[in-house]
Amino acid sequence: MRTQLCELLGIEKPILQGGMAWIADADLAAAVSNAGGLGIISAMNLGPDYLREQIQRARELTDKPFGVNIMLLSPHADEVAQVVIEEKVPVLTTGAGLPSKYMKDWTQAGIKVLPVVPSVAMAKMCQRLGACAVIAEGGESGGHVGDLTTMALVPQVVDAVEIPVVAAGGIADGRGFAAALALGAVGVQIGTRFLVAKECNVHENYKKKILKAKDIDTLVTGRRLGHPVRSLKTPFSRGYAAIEYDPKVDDETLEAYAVGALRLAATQGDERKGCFLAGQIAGMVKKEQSAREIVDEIMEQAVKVLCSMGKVAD
Ligand code: TUI
Repeated sequence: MRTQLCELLGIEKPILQGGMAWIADADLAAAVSNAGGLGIISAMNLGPDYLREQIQRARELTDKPFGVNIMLLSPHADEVAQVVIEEKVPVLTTGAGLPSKYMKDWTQAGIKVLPVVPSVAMAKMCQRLGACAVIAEGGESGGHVGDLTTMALVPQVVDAVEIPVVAAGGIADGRGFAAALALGAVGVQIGTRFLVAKECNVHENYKKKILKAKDIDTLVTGRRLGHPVRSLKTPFSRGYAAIEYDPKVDDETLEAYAVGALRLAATQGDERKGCFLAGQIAGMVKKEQSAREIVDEIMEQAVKVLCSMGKVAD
């Protein structure tokens, strides 16, 4: 099943892999791209050398297009914004902010930019800035979240912009894919399910936690400091939630509590101090599979669901 997104990005299947911070490296990105989707390397919170190395590695592992995600809160955002131009990365996604100051340079370099947006206003802004599409991500997603749900956000963004819209947040199978198309999206971005892909190098404890998670096992923390993130309920996130609105705890203490927690979860699998970002759909992710199996299964199920919906409509 091909959509406008396939033509736009030169891919076979309209599935993007989320650029998960501290998790999405060249191995995962290349595996998703080889499966026909668009793999995405996270620039992490690291500097230009790491990203260059990962881009080169991805090029060794695949001859298909892949993308890079820049987390705009990264202290190295300015530097990695240049690296993607120098390395002629074809596709870029951004998260946790507006990419305004980089857009002119990126589009002039011929890079296709797909910012993640949590609202209609930001989608319109990104269209004006030259984005080729937007990723409308609902608050069901893991990591940095906006206020709206995918169900409410996607059709409103679709109505508000002329550029294609990719749906994200709470999607992990063919039913979610079909629902995204029904809402007017041209494809999906999936994070949590790819986190347990065989080619994903995240710590084994992280994968185990996702595979064990139930529907109600995530929570959002960090609203007080303006950066809400969804993660699994663990000693870290429960501890954060317990002090978040305590007036005796100042902002600096709260911030210090979270420093390094994402990295500890992804690289050490630290069950006590780690912050295990995950979407609400984690409860549906029950087995480790190769990226190809994941992509194929989603597409097969989506076709079945869409065909059976056609019968209902007849
Ligand atoms: O970015 C994500 N997910 C992420 S980023 C991340 S790392 C992190 N580290 C420290 C604090 C916070 C996060 C882990 N997961 N998803 C894309 C996304 N972007 N979701 C929501 C947004 C977003 C939010 C606000 C995009 C633009 C935006 O603009 C508001 C503004 O004021 O900039």
